[in-house]
Amino acid sequence: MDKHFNYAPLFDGSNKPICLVGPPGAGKTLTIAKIAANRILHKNRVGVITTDLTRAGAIEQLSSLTRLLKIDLIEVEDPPALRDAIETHQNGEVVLIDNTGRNPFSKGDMFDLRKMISAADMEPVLVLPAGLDAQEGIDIARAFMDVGVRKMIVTKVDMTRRLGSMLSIAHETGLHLCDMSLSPKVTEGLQAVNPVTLARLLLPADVVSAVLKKSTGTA
Ligand SMILES: Nc1nc2c(ncn2[C@@H]2O[C@H](COP(=O)(O)OP(=O)(O)OP(=O)(O)O)[C@@H](O)[C@H]2O)c(=O)[nH]1
Ligand SMILES: [Mg+2]
Repeated sequence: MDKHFNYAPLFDGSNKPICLVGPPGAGKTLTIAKIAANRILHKNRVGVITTDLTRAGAIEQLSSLTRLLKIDLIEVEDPPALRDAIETHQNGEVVLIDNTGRNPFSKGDMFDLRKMISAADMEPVLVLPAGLDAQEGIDIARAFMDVGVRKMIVTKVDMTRRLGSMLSIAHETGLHLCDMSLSPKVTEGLQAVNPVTLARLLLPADVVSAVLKKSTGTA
């Protein structure tokens, strides 16, 4: 697990805005809500910005969550507005940016996304559901890497029995795994991905405990 996959924490101390990108329905908005809720629990101040103004119901979905968490939500429609919105959060807040779902194989979609990401210094993070076809997933991931993505959050792990594609995508692309989502509930936050959590996810529980027993010598 350690040797074949790359890992990185979502928050690496740089305090760059985190911008979630990915195909439609991947779980970006729910993931934003989970990260926001977790940061608030850790007493961080959080600001959420969304570029998703066109899809019916998108603002309502996010604003109902940000209202509940008592967080500011700023809606922006173009890169200059995004830059301005980020500049309003210069006091150490955690800034989370939700995006419209993009078709990775549409030149127009990816051109627009690149412009958004270039609006300011931010960390674009790919959100992909587990259980995609492996080759499709690799192509999708590569398309998002072309616009600057280096990290990945895997969602819908709870509703997937075959995790091979998630591993193929991580292995073939070298994307750094950050977190995974194992629940549709905002209150059940993300789980950090590291060699141990990944091994626990893949191996049957009795094998994990046998390995741990052997390595620690405890019963
Ligand atoms: N079971 C389960 N459902 C999830 C998970 N992540 C997201 N979902 C569900 O997947 C659906 C889509 O999630 P969204 O967060 O709206 O996805 P999105 O990427 O923002 O979608 P668009 O804005 O349309 O591109 C919702 O019904 C979520 O509740 C997860 O980890 N587990
Ligand atoms: Mg969304």
